[in-house]
Amino acid sequence: MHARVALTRAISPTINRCELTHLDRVGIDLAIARRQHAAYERALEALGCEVRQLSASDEMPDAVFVEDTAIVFDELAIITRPGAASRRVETAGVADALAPHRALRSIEAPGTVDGGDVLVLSRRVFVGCSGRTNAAGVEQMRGILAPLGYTVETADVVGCLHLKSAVSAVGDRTLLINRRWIDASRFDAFTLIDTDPAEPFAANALRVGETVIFPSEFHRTAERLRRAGVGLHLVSAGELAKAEGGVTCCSLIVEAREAARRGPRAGSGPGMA
Ligand code: CIR
Repeated sequence: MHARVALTRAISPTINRCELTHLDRVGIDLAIARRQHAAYERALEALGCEVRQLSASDEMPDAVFVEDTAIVFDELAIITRPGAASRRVETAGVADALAPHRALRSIEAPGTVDGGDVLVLSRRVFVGCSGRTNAAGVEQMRGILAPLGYTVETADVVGCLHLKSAVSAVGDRTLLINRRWIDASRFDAFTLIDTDPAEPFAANALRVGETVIFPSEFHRTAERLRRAGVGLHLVSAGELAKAEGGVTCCSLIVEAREAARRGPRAGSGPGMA
């Protein structure tokens, strides 16, 4: 039996109409993107996940970035209300897929939250105040999570799309960070590994168990991680990077109920990212 399910979503045929905030639009080759996405799913399987892929229609160009639509905790899952209106159509299918695994709560208007803005580090939940996640969304997160013993802390995100574009977990107490996009003092309880200055987009890494799925394009930062003893599973992620997507964005990890009941897990926390 698999210890975890990884929920993924197919790349929509309309991915070239995706939302873009910090990048200029360049053509995304659908065939290359699908090949890379398939390799990413194989990496998840190699790390012990049962991959369940949802379909995506023409009306949801950004659906492959399934992370933004939900945050999965041991106790429940929060269905988000994405900051980009074009993406709100994505949440219903994800809620259906998560319902057998977790009790569901939802972010309601006027709140907005993108899952990419939520970094869960054991019982500390950092939420990025970005162009996608607003104060009402943060308050709703706090209302749902505080009774469960989580603290919700905010962090300003400047210069990039989401909190996890700037910082992500690569160990129980170790974070990968681009300090130009986030105030590192917020994370002074953790060991910080800096991205290579030539690779500003390299701070997004996906921890699955004791291994980190990481884009092969960022070889300088990969070397820094290796030197720090982080075990890497490299994947090519360049095509979806043109849509401002990274490796955390393309999955939602759901720990098996038995593992969740055993308490704090060895991974990077709910959502594993
Ligand atoms: C968007 O702008 O919503 C998509 N083009 C990219 C979303 C990437 N998701 C993430 O970082 N969690």
